Amino acid sequence: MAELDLEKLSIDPATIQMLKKAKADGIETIWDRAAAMKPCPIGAEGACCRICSQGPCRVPPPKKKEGETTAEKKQRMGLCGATAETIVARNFARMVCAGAASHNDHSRGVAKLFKETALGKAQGYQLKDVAKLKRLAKDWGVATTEGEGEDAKPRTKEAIALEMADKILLEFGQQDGELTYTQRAPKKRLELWRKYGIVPRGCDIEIVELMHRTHMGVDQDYHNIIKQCSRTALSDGWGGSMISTDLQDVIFGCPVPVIGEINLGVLKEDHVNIIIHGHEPVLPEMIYVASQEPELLAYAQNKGAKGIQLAGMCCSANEILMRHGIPIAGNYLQQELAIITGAVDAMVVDVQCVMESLANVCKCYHTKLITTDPRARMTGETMHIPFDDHHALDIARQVVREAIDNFPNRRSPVMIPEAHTATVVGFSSETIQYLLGGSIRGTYYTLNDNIINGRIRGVAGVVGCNNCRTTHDSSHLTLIKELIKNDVIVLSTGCSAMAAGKYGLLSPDAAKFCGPGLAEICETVGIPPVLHMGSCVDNSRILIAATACVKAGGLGTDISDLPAAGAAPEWMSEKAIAIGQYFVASGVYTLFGVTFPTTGSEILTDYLFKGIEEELGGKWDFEVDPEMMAKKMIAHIDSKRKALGIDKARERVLFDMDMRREMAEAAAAGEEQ
Ligand code: NFS
Ligand code: SF4
Repeated sequence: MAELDLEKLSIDPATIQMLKKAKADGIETIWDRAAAMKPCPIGAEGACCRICSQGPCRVPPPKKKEGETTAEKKQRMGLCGATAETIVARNFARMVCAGAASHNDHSRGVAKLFKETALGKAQGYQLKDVAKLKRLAKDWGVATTEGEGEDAKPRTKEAIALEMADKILLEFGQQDGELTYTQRAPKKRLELWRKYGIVPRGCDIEIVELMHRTHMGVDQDYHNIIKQCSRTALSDGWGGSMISTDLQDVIFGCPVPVIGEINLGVLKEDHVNIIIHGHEPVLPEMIYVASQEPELLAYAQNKGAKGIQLAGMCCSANEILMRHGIPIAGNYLQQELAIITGAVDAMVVDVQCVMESLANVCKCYHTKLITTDPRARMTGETMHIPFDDHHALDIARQVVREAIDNFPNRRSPVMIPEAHTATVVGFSSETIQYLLGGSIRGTYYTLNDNIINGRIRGVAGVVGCNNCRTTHDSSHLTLIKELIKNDVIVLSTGCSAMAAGKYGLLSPDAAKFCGPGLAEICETVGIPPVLHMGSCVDNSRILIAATACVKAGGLGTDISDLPAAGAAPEWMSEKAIAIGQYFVASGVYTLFGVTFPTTGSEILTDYLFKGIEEELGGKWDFEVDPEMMAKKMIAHIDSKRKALGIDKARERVLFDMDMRREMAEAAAAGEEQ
């Protein structure tokens, strides 16, 4: 096997330390496999079709042929005559499908739990955030009182939730009409979606239709396929993902700022260490409750441990960090390494982003690998404890007990890296409104003001995965630092937010990395320049924040008018593609790093990078170099500032009330048009 230069694989010392231990212990990691297996270039650019058994048909672009005409390019085709455009668009579409399906299926589970909770049948769960429940009731057309006029009495939270749950569950199988949350979008945006016929009808139908349309011999027009990609992705962003974020907030509590810690150093040698890894916060919430119960703590002590240390991995981690301050052991690429510490007594997984190699790594240490979701079994799992929301707490107790029982089986030597960084997290769109909003209007008024006056140059969403084909965490860090240095405030989720946390960017101290304007805001309000907004389904919080900015006035009338941009510099999952597509369809300039899955067709890529902007106001872009990526995002932000007529404001013109009112009136007039 090729000799790896471990120091170059990550910028995180804890990761490198564990890679060295892996080597000493003779354990293979994803990086070893990456060195041994080169990615297929034809597949990487989306130019391999294997949707029927006459193929696979490969239609890679010809090697740099000067002066090739469009007609010649089009001649490259599969056996059935499928062009590179069709083949690449279909492959891209199927990524959107799988990504949206992951989010929407997660959401369905949460909606079902919401209903069971309302019925009092879900052991251990409550409707915690009643204020949010009542706010949501308005969106769903559910009354919060019963009776008329003076006789009106408040309805119980259970009654409200139950009626809401039935309406929400219907949206999954809905055949016609428009998903409820699309109505939250700025008016102009919704009109645009209607004009192009891409308002999603239901959470499931768009995915099914797109799968059908990408079957052999159906939709053979790349433009038409991408249109359905938008509709499908919107059913995720403004459908499934948004529903799960909202309902999780109601059941588990809407995140408010909380202090947490990130990196492998959160594991404790003298404690029972349980890692919860995956995406759905439903079981982790109960494991959190169980891990604090006196009986289980006593049981752990009985086995020689000082206590129980719960830590998260991937988006499950984000969910419990945001709500309870439970530490995060690491992001996606650190999952094997956590086990290699030798200190993890149970690795508890549910769905998504779980590496199959965990089973092998666990075998080499004492770690129990516990799968909990009947949809996601693993050959080589230690045990399967299927989750059932009627007995969630009992199941969680069983999981914790299994981990405790395993504590005495530790084999030496245990090695836990020291690195763990303090963070402030929990920035829901509600929190941002509270911290940066105006007391008068209770909107994003003050945030807008600071964007208009130029203290904040713009807003960037930096999100997404790690990818072993690029230096772990490096692009996230470089990109985010470059943005905040230029006064761009960063909203972050997923593995990107964890990367930001590891290097101190989720702390108010990070103001020292900011340009003067953003530093001033961070110091005055006491917030970090990078706001951790949660897991990947919580990217829907970014859509809501963007919409709130539009509605607060002064920054145009649509999301595409905002001085904003999005990026996933180290993406790897299909979910990332679905997210990117719904941001583009929502009017956002969205950049991805590492590789881009449509480069096998210049025509299609051109459309995604340029043409689509004329229709939807947002577009894709691809940039490997994070500094260049920052430059492109800032240039885009500046062009939007110019279009809004606030480019001069960066020179510190302070807007007085009259000027603001004028802008608000202009914006209102625009919205009426
Ligand atoms: Ni998002 Fe979260 Fe991480 Fe990527 Fe995977 S954990 S859902 S997909 S790898 S950011
Ligand atoms: Fe080849 Fe067409 Fe079959 Fe795809 S659908 S594998 S291009 S014959």
